[in-house]
Order: sequence, then C-alpha cells, then structure tokens
Amino acid sequence: MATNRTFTMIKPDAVKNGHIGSILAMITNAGFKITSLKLTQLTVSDAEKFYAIHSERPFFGELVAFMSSGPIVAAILEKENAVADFRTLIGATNPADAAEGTIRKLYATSMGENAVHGSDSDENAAIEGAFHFAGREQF
Ligand code: DAT
Ligand code: MG
Repeated sequence: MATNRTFTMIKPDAVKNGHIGSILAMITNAGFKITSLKLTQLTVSDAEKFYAIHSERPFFGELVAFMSSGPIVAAILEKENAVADFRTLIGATNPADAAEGTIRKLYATSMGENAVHGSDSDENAAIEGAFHFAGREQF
C-alpha cells in the first residue's frame, strides 16, 4: 500500500448509534478518498490479532469484547499525509480530550467506546488494510 493511505474502522458503538453516514461524510469532506470499504464483524480471535500490540494492557479484554460485539465499517483512505491528517480528524483517544469538531468529540461515548480507529503509522496502515481487505478488494 502506498504511504499516502491510512486504515480506519467505524467501531460497533458508532454503527449501533446510526453514525455510519455522518462519519463517512466527515471523512470525504475532509478530502479523503475511500479506496476500500465494507461492513463486517470481527470475531474475538480477529480482534485479539488486530489489537495484539495491546495484549498486555489492562483494558485488552474489554477492548476485544467491544470490538467483536457488533458490525463495524472497515475502510482504506487515501490522501496526502493520510495517517497524521486522519488522526487529527478523529481526535484524542479519550473523547473528553478530543478537540471540538473531531469525530470522537462528536460521536465517541467513552475512552473504550470511541467511535473510530485510525492507524498510527504508514507501516501499520499497510498491515491493517491487508488484515481486512483481500487484494481484489483494494483499489
Ligand atoms: P487509539 O485508538 O487512539 O490509537 P490506542 O491505540 O492507545 O488508541 O488504544 C486502542 C484502543 O484501545 C482505543 O481506541 C480505545 C482502547 N483503549 C485505550 N486506552 C484505554 C483505556 N485506558 N481504557 C479503556 N480502553 C482503552
Ligand atoms: Mg492506536
């Protein structure tokens, strides 16, 4: 994957609360092009693998249970400086600290249930995109 791409998930809380359309609109209005997109659900094992880096953290069990609790939207996004610009658009991990107008400020309900994921590096964006999308689903 090119380095001008990032990977995102609209998490189960935001899907359940009916925010898919609003969040995708914020993403495209901010200049990101959607190059892969699907509604899917992670198994417990998928969520454990996706978040393996956090396996020693005290919130890991809660995170895995939440992320596998319902459907998510997975997407690959393209824009110059995609990883950093998308982290700015989503806001801080804890919605209480998220800037006004960010996706998490608007739609996250708590630190754990924070509406969206955004990759933290070009390398992880490529790994996470490939985790969710087969070659023929990548454009
Ligand atoms: P981010 O999603 O902003 O990259 P992260 O990679 O540090 O944040 O953590 C991954 C997810 O784990 C995060 O989106 C929500 C959850 N999480 C992080 N810290 C947490 C905490 N202290 N309590 C509960 N959930 C937490
Ligand atoms: Mg992270």
